[in-house]
Amino acid sequence: MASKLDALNRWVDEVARLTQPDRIHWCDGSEAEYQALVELMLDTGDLTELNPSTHPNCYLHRSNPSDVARVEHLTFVCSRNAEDAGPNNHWMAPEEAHQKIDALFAGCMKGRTLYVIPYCMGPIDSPLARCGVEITDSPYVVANMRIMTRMGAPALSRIEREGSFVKGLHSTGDLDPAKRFIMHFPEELTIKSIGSGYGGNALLGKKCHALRIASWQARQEGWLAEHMLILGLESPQGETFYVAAAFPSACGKTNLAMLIPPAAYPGWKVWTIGDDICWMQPGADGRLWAINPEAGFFGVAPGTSRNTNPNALAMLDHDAIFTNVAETADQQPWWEGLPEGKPAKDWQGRDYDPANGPAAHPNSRFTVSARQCPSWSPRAEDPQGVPISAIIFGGRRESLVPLVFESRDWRHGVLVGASMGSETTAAATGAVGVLRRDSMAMKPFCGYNFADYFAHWLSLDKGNAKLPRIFHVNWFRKGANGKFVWPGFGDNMRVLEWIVNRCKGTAEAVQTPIGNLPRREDLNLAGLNLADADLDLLLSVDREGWAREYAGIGEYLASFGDRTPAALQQEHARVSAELAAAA
Ligand code: GTP
Ligand code: SPV
Ligand code: MN
Repeated sequence: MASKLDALNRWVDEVARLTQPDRIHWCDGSEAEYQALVELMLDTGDLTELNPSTHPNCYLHRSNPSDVARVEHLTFVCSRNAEDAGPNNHWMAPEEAHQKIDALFAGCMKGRTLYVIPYCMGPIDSPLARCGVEITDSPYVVANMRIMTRMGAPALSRIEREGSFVKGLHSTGDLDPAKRFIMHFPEELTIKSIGSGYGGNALLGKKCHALRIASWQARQEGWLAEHMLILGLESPQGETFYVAAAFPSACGKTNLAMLIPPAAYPGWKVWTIGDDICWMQPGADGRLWAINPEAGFFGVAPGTSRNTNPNALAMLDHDAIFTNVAETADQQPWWEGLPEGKPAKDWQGRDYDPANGPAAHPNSRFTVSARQCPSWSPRAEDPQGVPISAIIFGGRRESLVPLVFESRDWRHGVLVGASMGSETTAAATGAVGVLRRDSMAMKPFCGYNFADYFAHWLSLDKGNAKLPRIFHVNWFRKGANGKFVWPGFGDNMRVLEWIVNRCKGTAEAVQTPIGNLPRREDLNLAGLNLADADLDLLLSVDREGWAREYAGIGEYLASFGDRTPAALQQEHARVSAELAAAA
């Protein structure tokens, strides 16, 4: 009898013929399987064991030093028409891309094991969840996928029931950067990635499937796949508001998702639903309902400490994989920003010498199951998801952009998201600290033309009053001394509270051309030690600076040609005119 797994079996056979592995292993996702993979990697040196008395079941992976981050210049969207990929993506014709990458896959698994990883993005019984299968020759990828997704037998059963799944083929190849490609074929629901073992390039369920392919599907089907954290903010009265926030890579999503409110907030609690990816769908009630498609965190290590993110630190002392962090003399993981301990070996395994740069790679990461997070919300497993009250956009902006502002309506909010700018970080290879446009924090992840994406966002506004309110934040404003002005981390709660109260209609704001800002008396600043001048800087609008910013935004919108939605252009013209009148 024909089975719905026939297509999967045929694909695995086809890939095996191309890549010629010695063995094929179908992953069941069991603990025993995970332990066996760990043993294997300890033997091959892919992993080293960290101190079992302080960090039981924790392992360190040192990657090839040329393979430490996403590679945007080698990432392609291979749609049939180049215009569908848009100027925001690198494009290659599908036939050419298949040919080019298949040539690299030919025979690449000789002497290796081919692992078949069935996985589900989202709670296994959720109508919003989607399945995929990743084929890889990397045991490190298998171990990470087991933490990051619902992987193994239950996912395979769902695939057998539904028949459809996203195909992802991955090989570390020979790690030669000249033979590295991350290719997406949205019309074929297919991903092919070779030459890198790094998270976003190799854990195909994450950015490749849950953002690039899913964003394409979401547009066709009327939902959103976004680079957003999801948190629940519970008041002392027991009321919980759900918020989704899009910040570019290494700009604070994990930290905000796990925030612990400061002393000025007795009885308040932040619940974590997700720290990186959010799938949202309009519900029958007109609200947007969101799930986190992931099951774990692949978080930035540097900067994570008891002071900044105690929830993260609490989950990192057992059952975790660390990639490219440093090690103390007694084999504990270490990175810049940890007040305790000191590095003995750097991320490349050399004796630590400050002359070689930071001990941990700036994009070193931890992989850990979400269940280990003390603030993990029970609603994270809810198949229906959670209703979103506010969407927050934010970037890393050392100047100009105030601490927080609120857009006046959905259309203005879409412009605010589309206009986002942020300084680049170590999460992708290339220069760090360069200001670039990163619409909705999706520049590296939107699987189709940004102009069509903006139109899709605008199309969600069907005169329905229940869409989330849209805000913009900036935790990264610097003062004349070059230091961050806002304390950030737990104190971001003060901004979250204002945002939620704006949604409830209980907080005041002043209107400005760029949006509504709190006055200082609208924020709870109790216990905060901030100079008046700094507060003024954070809560003021430099109209001339913003007029220049809007001129740049106009050029950016024009770069998508006549595909840019007219409504967005009109919104841009409206704000620009208000800025000119006010200047
Ligand atoms: P990706 O996993 O790459 O998508 O990153 P992310 O958006 O989850 O960023 P994350 O929370 O890991 O933060 C990245 C870096 O910014 C870390 O070094 C943090 O310590 C630092 N950071 C996060 N929040 C704040 C903040 O409020 N203020 C300051 N100054 N730094 C922050
Ligand atoms: C990011 O770069 O936004 C990350 C890490 O979250 S990765 O999964 O590698 O993309
Ligand atoms: Mn991310």
